[in-house]
Amino acid sequence: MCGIVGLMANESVNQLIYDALTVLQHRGQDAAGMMTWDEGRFLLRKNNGLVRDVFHTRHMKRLQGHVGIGHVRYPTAGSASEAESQPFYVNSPYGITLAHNGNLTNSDQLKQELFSSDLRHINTSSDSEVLLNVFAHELGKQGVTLTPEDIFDAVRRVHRRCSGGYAAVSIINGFGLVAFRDPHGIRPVVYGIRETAEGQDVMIASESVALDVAGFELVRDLAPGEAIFVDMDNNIHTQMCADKPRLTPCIFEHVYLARPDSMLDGAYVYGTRMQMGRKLGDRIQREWPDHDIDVVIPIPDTSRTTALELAQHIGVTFREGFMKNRYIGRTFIMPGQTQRKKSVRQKLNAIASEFAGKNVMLVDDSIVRGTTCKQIIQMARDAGANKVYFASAAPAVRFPNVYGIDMPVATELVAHGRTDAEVGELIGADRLIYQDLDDLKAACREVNPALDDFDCSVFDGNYVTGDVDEAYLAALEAARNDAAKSGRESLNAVVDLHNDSEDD
Ligand code: PIN
Repeated sequence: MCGIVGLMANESVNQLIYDALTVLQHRGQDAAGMMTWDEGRFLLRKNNGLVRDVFHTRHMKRLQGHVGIGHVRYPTAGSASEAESQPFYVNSPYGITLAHNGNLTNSDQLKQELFSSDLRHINTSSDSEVLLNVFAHELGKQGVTLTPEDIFDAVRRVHRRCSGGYAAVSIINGFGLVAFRDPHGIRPVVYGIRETAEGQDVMIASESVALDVAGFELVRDLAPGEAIFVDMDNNIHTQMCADKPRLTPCIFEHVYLARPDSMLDGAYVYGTRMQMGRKLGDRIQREWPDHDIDVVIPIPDTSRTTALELAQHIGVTFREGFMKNRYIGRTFIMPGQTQRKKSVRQKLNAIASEFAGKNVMLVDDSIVRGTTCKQIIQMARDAGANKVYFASAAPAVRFPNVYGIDMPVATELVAHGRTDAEVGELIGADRLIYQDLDDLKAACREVNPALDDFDCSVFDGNYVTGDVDEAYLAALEAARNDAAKSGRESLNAVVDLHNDSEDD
């Protein structure tokens, strides 16, 4: 999962993009980057690290221009190296830069095609470099000058070639800012405008919160398969570029990824999380009417909205029981020591008075590996809880994600191949209550009834792009298990563009 932003303004965009990236930081803390365009030159700064650590004053001074794009990364496909941080750049045709959130499911095949048919070389294992090169190749079929129609035609061909979940922002040297969303609308992207004395500014971002903080008014989400082009005079052009668009947004955005103050596809995430609490409450009342829960306690932070609503709905006290340390420091590895994973106890601490002698219901947004919740349940017991029940705002995660969420492969998911009761036993809960998938969908629809269907692949194994089969998942398992991930060496960046990355 990543965050993207694109801006065309009547003033320098560097600070605005920086601010937008900090607001999107929850979508990825692994790397950050910004590319601006100034009088025919692209300017780049990208590196591993948080936004506040990647950009220094000297970088910001260099990032001139009224148009730019930015990216925060959480590695999914590809490695976690600086060379694979975004935005990416190609010099032909025109000079194009692109940043992308999501994952292409046919990236290997496209890489082959790019090499053998399009005569383009991909020098990293990033599918974002693949997407950029497909876009560049398709743009290259147009003329020396580009009309909005030419750009939309190229996006149409990108959609025909690329499969998966993707939302991308791009600058075409001398022509303007482009963004597009995959034909299933799996990954989110919105745009908004701001009127200034000098004219209209346009911002495109993964989530509406980025627009809010910069004083932009949300216009709308890009529709699945739609593209937006903002020309150098800040005029907006939009067009549907997919043959068969169908909105099936990733439901996990509502469960966990997005900020609660964001509006995605017309639904406030805060609202959908509240509804998840109500639905969980309904389930408890339906299946466990004589429950003996004394107190509902959220596992901070995402689940708080759901837990509060759940507690109110079933008429049980809501209490904070865990404090989160917001200032987790670095782990220093001294000579002779090996890296030790930070335990949950360093991040969360129990407030013993809220547990002592009580039957507590802990609420979390989801159970993925089950390792964290197991430790948290133990912490509740250590703090004196009588019974520890556990509720998950999402159904059991049983399948891997192939559309851009960094999730373990199937065999590392605690619920893969296990019943709910087995999971409950494994994590040490006295009772485990999962959200029902239909209830999760209904929770989102209650906030926006127009939301017909979703990508729920991690819950039901149904991959909406239709190209993910057993063989694909087996290959993913082989390539993306943790060992492969940590052992992969990075390749060097092809294009440096004055990116003084070694200069920290
Ligand atoms: C909560 C994020 N949320 C917590 C992510 C833990 C699964 N985990 C998914 C629960 S927040 S486990 O954003 O930090 O507030 O499956 O490994 O136990």
